[in-house]
Amino acid sequence: SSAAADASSLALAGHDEEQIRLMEEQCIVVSNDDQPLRAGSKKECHLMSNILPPHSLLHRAFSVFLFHPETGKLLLQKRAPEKITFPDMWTNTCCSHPLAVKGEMEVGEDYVGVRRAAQRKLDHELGIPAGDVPLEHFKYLTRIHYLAECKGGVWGEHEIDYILFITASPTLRPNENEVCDTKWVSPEELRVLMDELDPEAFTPWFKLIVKRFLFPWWKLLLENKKDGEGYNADSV
Ligand code: DMA
Ligand code: MN
Repeated sequence: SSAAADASSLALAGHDEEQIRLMEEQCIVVSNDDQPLRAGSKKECHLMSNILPPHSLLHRAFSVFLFHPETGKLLLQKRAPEKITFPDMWTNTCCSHPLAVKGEMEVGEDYVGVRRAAQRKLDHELGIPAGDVPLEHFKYLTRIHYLAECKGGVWGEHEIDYILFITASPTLRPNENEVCDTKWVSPEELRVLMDELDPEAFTPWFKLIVKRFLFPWWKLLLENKKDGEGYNADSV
């Protein structure tokens, strides 16, 4: 209806122009068992009014955790204030969505489509050249289904999120429209940071992944340093 259309345009009013433009990206709407159903705009997929029943719209996403091969530290980013969803929050290295295009929907070969999307967004958000993060270096760990609402209740996430690890010592040139700070942390430094800062300072999916999975996997990574080669995400 036009009333509904007005309500969803209103949701974008006052936000950053570039971030509004990115709301037109076409995400992959999936079933509960991760089967692609159709394309859906990033805007459509992230409005709580579509995420909640009866629509219960679910889409595909990924979360990259990038570790330094020499120190084993994890690269965190702080989301820019311009972000429409979850602004100003600390989170894992890079998150986004594989798009509804052939190359990024491809599943065969260990989710190559998702890995292509991850490579694309590491460049877009952090200025990491594709050559620093070759597709075959991404390690798929698992995928999680979760729902989270942003402060204010208009926007949120409802995703099947593919968790990817990679080890790389990348060139960093953060895109200020996406990322306002970065930080390398050891497991201990991350624990201290999470104790010190307000829980609201971290994204909900990052807290969930930290709580359920991160430390044991990270421990495996840190236990497997090869002389001359450093740490390798393949050891997880
Ligand atoms: C969406 O991330 C994906 C997850 C796992 C929350 P995002 O909001 O950073 O996506 P984008 O960078 O495309 O805005
Ligand atoms: Mn999403």
